[in-house]
Amino acid sequence: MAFALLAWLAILTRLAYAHGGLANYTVGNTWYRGYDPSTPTSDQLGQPWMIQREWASIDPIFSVDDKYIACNNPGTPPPSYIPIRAGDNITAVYWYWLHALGPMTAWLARCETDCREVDVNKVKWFKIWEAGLLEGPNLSEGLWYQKAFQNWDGSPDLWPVTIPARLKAGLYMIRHEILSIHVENKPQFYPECAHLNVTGGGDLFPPEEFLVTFPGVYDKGDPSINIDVYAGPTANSTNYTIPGGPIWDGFGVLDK
Ligand SMILES: *[C@@H]1O[C@H](CO)[C@@H](O)[C@H](O)[C@H]1NC(C)=O
Ligand SMILES: *[C@@H]1O[C@H](CO)[C@@H](O)[C@H](O)[C@H]1NC(C)=O
Ligand SMILES: *[C@@H]1O[C@H](CO)[C@@H](O)[C@H](O)[C@H]1NC(C)=O
Ligand SMILES: *[C@@H]1O[C@H](CO)[C@@H](O)[C@H](O)[C@H]1NC(C)=O
Ligand SMILES: *[C@@H]1O[C@H](CO)[C@@H](O)[C@H](O)[C@H]1NC(C)=O
Ligand SMILES: *[C@@H]1O[C@H](CO)[C@@H](O)[C@H](O)[C@H]1NC(C)=O
Ligand SMILES: [Cu+2]
Repeated sequence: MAFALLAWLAILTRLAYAHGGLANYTVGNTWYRGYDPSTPTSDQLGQPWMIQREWASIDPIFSVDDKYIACNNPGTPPPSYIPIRAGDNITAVYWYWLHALGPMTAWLARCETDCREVDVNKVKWFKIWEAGLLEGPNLSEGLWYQKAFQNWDGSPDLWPVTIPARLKAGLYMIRHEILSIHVENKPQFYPECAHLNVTGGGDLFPPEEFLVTFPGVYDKGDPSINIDVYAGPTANSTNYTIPGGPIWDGFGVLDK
């Protein structure tokens, strides 16, 4: 009994420090293996199947000014692209996502020619998806999408995001971000990026007011980022604004 309890505590303690990251994707029934920081770089980087930008560890980014907030550390580009039709879903696959508090967002950036040539800190990103607090009673005890997405039984957590149906075709980066705010005034950003080849009949691109940079879009003084969910001014409320500005969803449905 005591032994079982200790073993369980040891597992919980280990997991509590385990952080996490996004290493696989699916589109329809096709599986795309991404980067795995626990496998040697030489077995992955530059391999023809690689579609995700390299990330070195499961640790978070702590500063909104860190250049690695764009595509994690170091963000070295892959040679390949995930093919996807505008309007289809790309599903991010996580194992053991453990945190529960804070918003989740997904972003795209258009690479004019080749995503391998793009500076991830200069390219313009736009938000296509977000989810925050789903229900109360308040920021620390309420149910966030991050918690609903979290899966403790060992099977993967699936995070589907729809590519805007009328987005114009071309090469894009997709950036998934989990912002965890369970530690007071010490936000944790978990970004990962992959390369997409978007096809389809779309003809739209978001206007300037939707386009942002990483770093740049976030302010370290933003009350949604530098936040104490246990005792801050809005802690005992359901008032939370997801940072990073509005979503661009392509305004409408592709005419088929
Ligand atoms: C990605 O998927 C592979 C199976 O193809 C799995 O073995 C691996 O654990 C996944 N990577 C991560 C970091 O979850
Ligand atoms: C695509 O993802 C959305 C959630 O973002 C979901 O509601 C929808 O059912 C998904 N579509 C398919 C075909 O899986
Ligand atoms: C993107 O997809 C189009 C259509 O299938 C294809 O012609 C093109 O070669 C692809 N580009 C890259 C860089 O994979
Ligand atoms: C919600 O919180 C923001 C700061 O995050 C604050 O400016 C705003 O007044 C709050 N609204 C309400 C209704 O409490
Ligand atoms: C949030 O709600 C829970 C449950 O009602 C309560 O115990 C806790 O004190 C609340 N948090 C804050 C900061 O008021
Ligand atoms: C939190 O807010 C609820 C609803 O307004 C209130 O009933 C409760 O007493 C508050 N809890 C704390 C710890 O302030
Ligand atoms: Cu963590």
